[in-house]
Amino acid sequence: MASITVPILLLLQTLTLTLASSAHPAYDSGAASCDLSAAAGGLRPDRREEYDGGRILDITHFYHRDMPSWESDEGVGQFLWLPKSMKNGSLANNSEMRLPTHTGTHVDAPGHVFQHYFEAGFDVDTLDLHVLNGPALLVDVPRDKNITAEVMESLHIPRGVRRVLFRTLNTDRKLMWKKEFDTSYVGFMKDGAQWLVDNTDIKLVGIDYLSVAAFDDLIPSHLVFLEGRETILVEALKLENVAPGIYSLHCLPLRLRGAEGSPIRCILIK
Ligand SMILES: *C1O[C@H](CO)[C@@H](O)[C@H](O)[C@H]1NC(C)=O
Ligand SMILES: *[C@@H]1O[C@H](CO)[C@@H](O)[C@H](O)[C@H]1NC(C)=O
Ligand SMILES: *[C@@H]1O[C@H](CO)[C@@H](O)[C@H](O)[C@H]1NC(C)=O
Repeated sequence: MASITVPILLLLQTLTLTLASSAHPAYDSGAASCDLSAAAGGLRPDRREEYDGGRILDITHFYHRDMPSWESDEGVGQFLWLPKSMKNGSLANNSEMRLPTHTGTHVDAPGHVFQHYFEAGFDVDTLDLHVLNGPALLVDVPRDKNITAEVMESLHIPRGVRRVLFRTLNTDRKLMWKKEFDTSYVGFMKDGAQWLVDNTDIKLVGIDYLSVAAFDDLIPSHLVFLEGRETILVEALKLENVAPGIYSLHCLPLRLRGAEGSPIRCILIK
C-alpha cells in the first residue's frame, strides 16, 4: 500500500534544487520504454524479462513515469533527473532519483501501519532475508472474488509452504500497466488475511498490484498481516507469463533504515 503515511522519499545522491532544470534524456519523450538507440547511433541494449533461456525470470516491474501511483490518475511521473551530463560538459553522467518508497514492485515493513513499530525501528532494513529468499509457490486465485477466508481455504496450500505469490485478476487486467490507479484491484479481505495467518505457514505474501489488501479492507488486512512482525508483504510483482508452481524466489530490498517501504528486486529461478 502506498502513501498512507507521509511518503518517505528515496534519495540517491544529493537531491539538489537543480532538479527541475535537468530533465532525464531516458524519459524526455514521456515514453514508457527508454529507447535511446536513435541517439546512440543504433547501439541498442538487450532488455530482458528472462535470462539463461528462461531459467531466471524477472518478476519486478521496471520503473517508468506512467506506472500507477497510489490514488492518483497521473502515474508516478518524473522520478529521474540528470543534473550532471556529459552532453553538458561533465566527465560522466550522474542521474538522481526521487520516489515514494511504495512505488512499483516494493516491500512493506511492520512500521507501515503500526506507529509503535515505526517508532521502535521495524523498518525495511530489519526484514528477514531468509524469508525473502527461498522456495516459493506461485498460485492462481479465483478470478471472480477477492481473497477471502473461503478462497484461502479452497487453495489447499500445504503446511510447510512459507512463501506464496498470489496471481489474481490484476494480472489479467494488466493493472500495473495502467497509469490510472484502480481501486477495484483484487487483494486480501481481512478474513482472508486472518485465515492465512492462523492456518498456514506462509511468511511471505506476494501479489500483483500495489497492495496485498483489497481497497475495501485496506488497513484491516495490513494490520492482520503485519501485527505479528513475521509476515513480509511484497507488492506489485510482475507475474504475467510465469507458469504456476514452485520456484526459488530471490527478493532484495534496499537497506533504507527508517523507511517502512522499499523498492525491491525479485526474481524467480526454476
Ligand atoms: C550521457 O551522456 C551522453 C553523451 O553526452 C548522452 O548521449 C547520453 O544520453 C547520456 N546518458 C543518459 C542516460 O542520459
Ligand atoms: C544542459 O544544460 C542546459 C542549460 O542549463 C539545460 O537546459 C539542459 O536541460 C541540460 N541538459 C541535460 C541533459 O542535463
Ligand atoms: C475486490 O474488491 C474491490 C474493492 O476492494 C472491488 O471493487 C472488486 O470488484 C472486487 N473484485 C472482485 C473480483 O470481486
